[in-house]
Amino acid sequence: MKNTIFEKDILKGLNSQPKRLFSKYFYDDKGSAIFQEIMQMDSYYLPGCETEILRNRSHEIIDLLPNNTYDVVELGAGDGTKTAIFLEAILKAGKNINYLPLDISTDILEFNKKVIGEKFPGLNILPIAGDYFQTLEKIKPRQNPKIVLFMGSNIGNFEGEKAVEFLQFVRQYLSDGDFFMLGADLKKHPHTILMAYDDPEGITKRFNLNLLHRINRELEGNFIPEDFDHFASYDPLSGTTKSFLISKVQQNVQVAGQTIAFERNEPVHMEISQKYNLSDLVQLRKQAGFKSDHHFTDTRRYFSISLFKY
Ligand code: AVJ
Repeated sequence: MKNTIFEKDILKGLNSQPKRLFSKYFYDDKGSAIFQEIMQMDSYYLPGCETEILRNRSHEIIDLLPNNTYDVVELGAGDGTKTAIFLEAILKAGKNINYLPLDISTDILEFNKKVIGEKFPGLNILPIAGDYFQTLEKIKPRQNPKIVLFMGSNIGNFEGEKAVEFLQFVRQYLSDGDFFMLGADLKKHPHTILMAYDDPEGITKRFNLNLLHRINRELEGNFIPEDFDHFASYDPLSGTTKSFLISKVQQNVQVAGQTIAFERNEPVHMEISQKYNLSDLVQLRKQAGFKSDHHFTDTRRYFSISLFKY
């Protein structure tokens, strides 16, 4: 009974044509540790760019906030290390804030509260664990104006219209004058993007293969991960990065009592990482029903932190 939704999603994906596995399942303990390794890779430029923007431009972002008091709500907060830069700037600006990190993992929230609490002793930190439905429902009745942060290019994992739908969904929990702060990876030279998702060390490959290990462990699977290659692509027209696992041989794999047949060279689509132009972000903002936008980029214009006002 333990893994019913996980099991259902995995079996549905593996029985689809083309086969599909979902990147939201990458982040078990091992996967989260591999993602930490990815964030340290030279070719994975995203965290460095976002940090640069937060360091150099937070004061400009904060200048756009008219109120004195805010709830700073962070979606998928993780360990909060990058957010600390923004929190430091907003506290320095003399604003009166509460920090509400939301995350699916109670463990990471505990860590977040410890680290942020040590850095900012007087700060009121209210972690809320659960999925976005549960956690946003809890912040809705709060009276303070809100800044909702969705950082790290996590928006990139939504396919096509799903990104707009997600912003529309979040918007329902906001009031007039609240802000949405979005970290988005920008379209750039295709080689630069591809290198971020196809590193020569094979860390990203391990990140993808880890899901097969997880399925073996949690769903009585018998994947042989060595029988799969990793393949990443970037389409400069759509701005979509896709990653796949490719079955190197024709094979049958058992998962949760079912037999899944793979052709030789059959792809399993694992992840999407969408890249945006500033004009794409303006369109996203409008479609999601926000009133205005401001964009803060790093010096190389690789990444944007965009502030949408509702
Ligand atoms: C955490 C979704 C932002 O898409 O860049 C990194 C995940 N996948 N390398 C991204 C990821 C492969 C990452 N996000």
